[in-house]
Amino acid sequence: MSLDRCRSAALQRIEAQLTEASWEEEGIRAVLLVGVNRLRQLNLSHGYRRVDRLLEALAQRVEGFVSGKGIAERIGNADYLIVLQGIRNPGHARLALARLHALLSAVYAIDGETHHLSLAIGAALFDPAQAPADLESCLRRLERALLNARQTPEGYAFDGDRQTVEEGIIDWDLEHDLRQAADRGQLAMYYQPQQRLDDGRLHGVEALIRWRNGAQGFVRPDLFIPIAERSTLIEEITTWTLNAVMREMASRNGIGHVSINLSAQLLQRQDIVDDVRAALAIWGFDPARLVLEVTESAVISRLDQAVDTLQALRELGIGLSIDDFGTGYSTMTYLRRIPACELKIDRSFIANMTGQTMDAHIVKSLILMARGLQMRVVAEGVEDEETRALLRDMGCELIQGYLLARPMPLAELDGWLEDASGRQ
Ligand code: G
Ligand code: G
Ligand code: MN
Repeated sequence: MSLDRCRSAALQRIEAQLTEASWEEEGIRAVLLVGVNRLRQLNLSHGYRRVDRLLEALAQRVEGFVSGKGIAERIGNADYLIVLQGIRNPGHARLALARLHALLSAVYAIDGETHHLSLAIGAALFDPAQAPADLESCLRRLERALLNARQTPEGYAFDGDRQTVEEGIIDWDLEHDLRQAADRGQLAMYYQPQQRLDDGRLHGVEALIRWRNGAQGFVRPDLFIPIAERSTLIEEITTWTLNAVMREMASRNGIGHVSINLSAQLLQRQDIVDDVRAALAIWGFDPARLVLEVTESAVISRLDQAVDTLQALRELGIGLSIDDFGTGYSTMTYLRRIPACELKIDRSFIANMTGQTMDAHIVKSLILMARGLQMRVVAEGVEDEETRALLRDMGCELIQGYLLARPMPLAELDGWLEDASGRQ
């Protein structure tokens, strides 16, 4: 039977369960949508045969879980719709969801090798005492909940759990466009130079993504990255970014260090390590030149999950940098656990350094602290000569900011570098 006929039969069975009158005394119904994250990536790393065996094992666990409690239907390659009966109250449903997520995420042994599946579960509750559930709207609620689930640390969410549900609808079109941006050639990397203060030479560049959208013009990353972070889109954008930057920078050895911003959400899983390793190999990029930036607040808020991934990244021979430093309330104790080699002092402190002495004191202490931790320190957002001079006096090693140059496309960077070497 073709996939769509299978699916429509499965959906009919779900609909029958939802509208079943005999359930009325049995409490509310919970409908769950289970999805495996990064299936493509799994296929890539393990091959179809092994992934099929993994999905079979997943199917067995799903069946085991619902047995006697409801029904489960496979509606996509690795997507399941589940209806649970006899749910007493929302707390009971949440408990069931947590148990299901733990069960399906537990380690799988296939041919003596162990595997993990990363999955998200979206859920919605229906009270038969209210209006009967309609399948279309139910599926929409589940899809939304699943999108939200992907950005929670638990990996599951109920429809209506959070504000982002509303935002999710508003942002829908932007997300849809963003999915096609890379294929349409609308994404580009811009580069902003970093200068060494001791000898004035170029230290490297920070790569910053730009999206040129036909209808909207430039869309800023602080708008679209958070939207991408709500789904697996951030993984696709990251893969695109890593490869675009390394392709453009591999032959430009003279540029030195190249920093790429990494969404801290990716640190929850080790997949990012494979992505970085793969890109380094494809482009023959020297790992010693690569620096990945993660923001302080994002790392601290999920330190336990992040530390292992950061350590694995470090083992690739690349550098790690803590971005927007000073805004995240981290203590020395936390910092010591992060295997970073660089701190970037947030530009909000740099902006007022020359006017407000308090900010100058803060910057000074951050520089000393970085030195104590044996980390390189970068001041970002340096816009004038006076600030540069002050930072040099304070022993800051590196600066970045409009004083040197704005972020610029590759073609412009080549010209800028030529001019800069002329000035040396
Ligand atoms: O110039 P600017 O508007 O590029 O950057 C705004 C914000 O977007 C910054 O906080 C920066 O760290 C983030 N950002 C820029 N490029 C990228 C990218 O390629 N990936 C991620 N995750 N964030 C980025
Ligand atoms: O969060 P992150 O540090 O990655 O952000 C980099 C952001 O800082 C980008 O949006 C970049 O365009 C911006 N930026 C770089 N230099 C300056 C500067 O001198 N002044 C200001 N206001 N912004 C800057
Ligand atoms: Mn940055």
